[in-house]
Amino acid sequence: MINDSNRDKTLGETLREQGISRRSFLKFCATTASMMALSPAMIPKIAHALENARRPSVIWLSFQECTGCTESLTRAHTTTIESLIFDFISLDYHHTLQAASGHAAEQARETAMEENYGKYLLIVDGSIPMDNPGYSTIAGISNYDMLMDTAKGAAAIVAVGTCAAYGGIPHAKPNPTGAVSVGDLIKDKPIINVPGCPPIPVVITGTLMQFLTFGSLPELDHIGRPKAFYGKSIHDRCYRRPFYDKGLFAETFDDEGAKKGWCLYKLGCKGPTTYNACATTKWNDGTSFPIEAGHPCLGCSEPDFWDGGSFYKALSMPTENITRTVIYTAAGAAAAGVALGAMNRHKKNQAVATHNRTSIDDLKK
Ligand code: FSX
Repeated sequence: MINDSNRDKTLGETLREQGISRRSFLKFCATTASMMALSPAMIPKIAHALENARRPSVIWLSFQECTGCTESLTRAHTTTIESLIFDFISLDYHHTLQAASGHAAEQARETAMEENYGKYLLIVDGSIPMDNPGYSTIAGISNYDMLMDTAKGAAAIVAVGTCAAYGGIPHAKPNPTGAVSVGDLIKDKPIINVPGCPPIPVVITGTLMQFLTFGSLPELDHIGRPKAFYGKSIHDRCYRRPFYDKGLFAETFDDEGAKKGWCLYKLGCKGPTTYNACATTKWNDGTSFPIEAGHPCLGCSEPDFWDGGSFYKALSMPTENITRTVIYTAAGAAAAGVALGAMNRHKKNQAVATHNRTSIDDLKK
């Protein structure tokens, strides 16, 4: 990831060296514009800005977490434009990915801070233990001290994963380490929360692209998440939504409704109260997402999702009272599918296709 030969090159030069065609690059810009809810007129501007941008310094700190966030980001087994974006940034410090260790690693962090003071982007995953700073230390430095020290010279901070954004699983009751989020501690810097346990890789890169492209922060919702990705609920973008609207629910995991792909609301799905892009971007290069695999959404991008009661108990609100921020239409779903389909590299397997055909037949009845 850390590639010094790319340090002074623009993204355009790096992409050409990697053999990425102009067509593929523009396709990526178009998909990104679509996800960020920008008009197609912005595509040439995004392409131009990205092609000419130089590598910003990024310092990535990992605290109390399971490394799922980094795993999510690096799971791609083929070279993708997203991974090139990461080749393009100067990832000067990352506990898990850096080759350096010991004093050399800490020196890299200090040098990056010194050389780019006021300009570097700080990415944090994991929560910070406050009950006893010794619960989690790196190079003998407590998570708290390292965060406060590194945040001082950052232009902005991206809290990646629910742990960094809201405390996440370490913060769950009884919260034995006194875990808190980045936003609980830092009050004088812009913070972008990119929750999810783990977050969707393209949402992480999409948020970074906003910063790289326009040098600005994306528009955020009331709990600090980019609206472009977290602006609508899973429920409002779910392909099973038409079953909900018709009152067709799976009652158990092996009944006829489950086999026919009906709505998982009664099995505890938290889609109506969860805001994230899983239903449109999906996972594993657009292959699927939990609800498509037959499991209710756990709500992992929401604060305190672990303490919200059983994952398998239906939400308490009556189904008819769930706010509908989007009227689901086949046309809307198709448009989202076309835009995001550009990122999908795997074809869905035949079983899913057959399953979906059966479901559509039910809706026609
Ligand atoms: Fe937390 Fe991330 Fe969940 Fe794990 O770094 S959001 S436990 S996927 O790894 O922080």
